[in-house]
Amino acid sequence: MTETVFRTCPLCEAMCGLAFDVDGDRIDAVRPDREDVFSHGYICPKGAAIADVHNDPDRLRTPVRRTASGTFEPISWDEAFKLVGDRLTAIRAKHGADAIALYMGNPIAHNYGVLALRNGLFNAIGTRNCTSAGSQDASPRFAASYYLYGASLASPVPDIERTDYLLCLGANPRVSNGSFLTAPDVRRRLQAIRRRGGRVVVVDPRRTETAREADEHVAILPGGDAAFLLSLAQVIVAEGLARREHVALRSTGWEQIERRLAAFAPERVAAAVGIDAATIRRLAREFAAARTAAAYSRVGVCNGAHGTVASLATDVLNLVAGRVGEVGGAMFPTPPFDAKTILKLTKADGHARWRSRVRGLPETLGDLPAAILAEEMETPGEGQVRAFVTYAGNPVLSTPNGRRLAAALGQLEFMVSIDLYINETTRHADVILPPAWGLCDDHVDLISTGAAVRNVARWSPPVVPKPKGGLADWEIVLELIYRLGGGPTGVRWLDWAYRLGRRIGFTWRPESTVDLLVRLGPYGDGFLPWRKGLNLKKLKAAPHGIDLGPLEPGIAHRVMHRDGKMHLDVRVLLEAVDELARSLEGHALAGGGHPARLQPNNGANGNGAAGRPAFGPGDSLVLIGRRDLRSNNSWMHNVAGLVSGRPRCTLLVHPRDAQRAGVRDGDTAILESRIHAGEVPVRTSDEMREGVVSLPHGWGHAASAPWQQVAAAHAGVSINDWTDDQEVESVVGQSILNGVRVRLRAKVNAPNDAASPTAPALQR
Ligand SMILES: Nc1nc2c(c(=O)[nH]1)N[C@H]1C(S)=C(S)[C@@H](COP(=O)(O)OP(=O)(O)OC[C@H]3O[C@@H](n4cnc5c(=O)[nH]c(N)nc54)[C@H](O)[C@@H]3O)O[C@H]1N2
Ligand SMILES: Nc1nc2c(c(=O)[nH]1)N[C@H]1C(S)=C(S)[C@@H](COP(=O)(O)OP(=O)(O)OC[C@H]3O[C@@H](n4cnc5c(=O)[nH]c(N)nc54)[C@H](O)[C@@H]3O)O[C@H]1N2
Ligand code: SF4
Ligand SMILES: [Mo]
Repeated sequence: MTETVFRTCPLCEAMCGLAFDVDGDRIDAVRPDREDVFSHGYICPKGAAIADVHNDPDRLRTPVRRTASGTFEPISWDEAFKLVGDRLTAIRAKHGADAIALYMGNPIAHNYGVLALRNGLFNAIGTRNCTSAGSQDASPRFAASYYLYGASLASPVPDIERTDYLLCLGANPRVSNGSFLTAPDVRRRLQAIRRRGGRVVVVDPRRTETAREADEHVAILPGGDAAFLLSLAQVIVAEGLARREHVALRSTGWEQIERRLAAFAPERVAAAVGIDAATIRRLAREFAAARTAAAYSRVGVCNGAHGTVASLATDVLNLVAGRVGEVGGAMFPTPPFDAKTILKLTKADGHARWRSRVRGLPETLGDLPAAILAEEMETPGEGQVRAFVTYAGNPVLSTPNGRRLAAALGQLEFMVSIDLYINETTRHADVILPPAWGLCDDHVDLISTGAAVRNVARWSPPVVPKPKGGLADWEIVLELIYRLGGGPTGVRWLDWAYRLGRRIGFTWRPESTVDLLVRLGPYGDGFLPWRKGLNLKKLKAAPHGIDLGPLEPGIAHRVMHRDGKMHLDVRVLLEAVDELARSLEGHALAGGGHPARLQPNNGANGNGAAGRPAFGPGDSLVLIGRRDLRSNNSWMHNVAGLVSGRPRCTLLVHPRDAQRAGVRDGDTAILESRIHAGEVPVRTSDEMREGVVSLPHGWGHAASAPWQQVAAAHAGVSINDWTDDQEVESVVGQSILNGVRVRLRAKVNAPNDAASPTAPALQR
């Protein structure tokens, strides 16, 4: 018998409502949930294809072990847990906890059960070598928020529902469906800004899908955003447009910022950011004059040079123009479950409390930058990484210098992956533990709810029953935690109690964490039976979600500093601003290029690139990334309906750059960076700023041919073969994935052209 189950889509941050027609464990159809209080019937092609992942015959159903010949054989859960538990504890006993590294991938951001166990897992292993997708997209934002607001997860959200002016930098929400901006059908919401007479300005080196529908596109140079944003703030101050009362109301330490702004006058930054001074002045005046306005910056800015200063500068611009915590400005949601409270209680939040062994890069929110993984595995000495746990991640494709990491994985003593698929990363694992995956479990989006443009609450039931013998993600993690001697919370006395409880048959369940958060949260019943507030039971009774209204003005409800204000007098941030100011001076002398790369790297990092000429301004292009509506980072490419049509893994090149390189539209050309030279299919387009080329990430599936047939047939190339693990942002050590110096040249059809991915010069 068919029944309909309503559920929030877990695939990205937009939190769209899906309606599943289900018969037993069979999903007959996936439709938009028209009654969802937030998405009102919008879904994207990925959401519509979610059942194809469920039905994918290539998705793993049982644990597997790698054999001597590199193939995989099924094993039982008991065997698998024993093997993993024994090997990890043995390695830890012999070499110390730091010998085990961890990578937590993007999907855990939408998996509340695993998020609730994150601290428990970190503590159970005891390692400081935890890394995650966060250092690929958010660490600069986290660190800025940690210092400014006292909580890494307190990130302002542009109130696009009510704003008259949106300044959008380094984000392409029409394709990504929004990041730190949870707004299903964001395209309609952006169109509405213009329909009500407002203005949308998109700052991006590429004329993106979002830019095409905006009032104005400003083609900035990669890495230029921090200086550009500070320049806007400088104009507002210099022209007497600053809202000083607002600054005093919302912040402390403004003088420290103000006296640094002079270095960022439009004329001083214009060449470095690639935007003329007159345009900078005009945009500053517009931003200050609009009735309401919000500046918003995301991944393109965060994973480029100066990401932390750019995140700070976004908030500084909002502040000086009187936009922080104001309706139509940069606002803070009031989520019904606030993950940052758990972080605070478990002391998990922070920055630079420890550093990586080899390069000394700092931790952010408990994670070290993913760019350290290969060197920590390769470099001998105490604390060398010998075992690796990957959780819902594909770092070989998603972290810089993926080839170096793949080679390092081959040298490990032990690797275990918790994943749905055998892919470019998990194929190196000794054991893969596949969850019965999300649709078999209930769902709450803990993180995205805190970035939503309206306050909403939503709990979703499992869509299909868990197959016999299957385990949910959180059940796998919990079992590993217990085998490693820890407990679910990472708080010693609580874990001790849970371990005791387990002996008498008590099981920790993630639901209890959510119930606690909701009931003690801003809308909660506070565990008082006579109070009308929310609890999990009430959420369960509202299958289309509960709308809790528009975002509230003010910031104290989300800021964790005692005075409820934004703190600007922060040494690390101010020093980074000073460093940027100095690099601008250097830039003026160098006269060209962009601020991201004033010191070309000479390739002396023992990275297999020795002998390759240094890349300097003038002789090269700058590589940035992009996303595609039908892709989800490095996965979902095994769904035929999502990869059909024209190949999308192409290098977008401005026609004049292509001409200079002697390359035509449709050619396969050679792209070269400090660390890699390889073939790319070229598409010419004037949507690129001249001098900048764009390649999407998440492709390069050739190595997965035995295990993911569809993906391998649409393999593409991995941008992270070219990105450089030695190039990181200065405050948090985030990988610089946007703004990599590259050269492009025509492929000569000679047998030893350094074209093939296995060109001898590139092998280690
Ligand atoms: N050059 C460049 N590189 C980038 C980026 C860029 O812009 N440019 N973007 C970066 C960003 S923003 C991110 S977030 C990262 C993403 O990169 P990763 O963190 O590596 O995440 P994904 O590529 O999404 O891979 C997700 C993996 O989780 C598995 N999976 C999916 N759902 C589940 C589940 O429910 N349970 C389990 N156990 N496994 C699951 C999938 O099979 C897949 O292997 O990539 C980064 N890499
Ligand atoms: N369809 C789809 N949706 C996704 C994903 C996906 O893979 N596919 N991934 C999800 C994930 S993990 C994330 S984190 C979000 C990210 O979502 P967004 O933050 O919207 O990121 P992108 O779509 O990568 O857009 C980044 C933009 O930055 C531009 N850019 C590059 N360098 C610079 C620069 O230096 N300055 C400026 N101003 N712009 C620059 C790029 O051209 C690009 O248009 O998307 C999520 N949603
Ligand atoms: S936009 Fe995101 S949340 Fe909405 S259906 Fe698509 S993948 Fe799912
Ligand atoms: Mo991301």
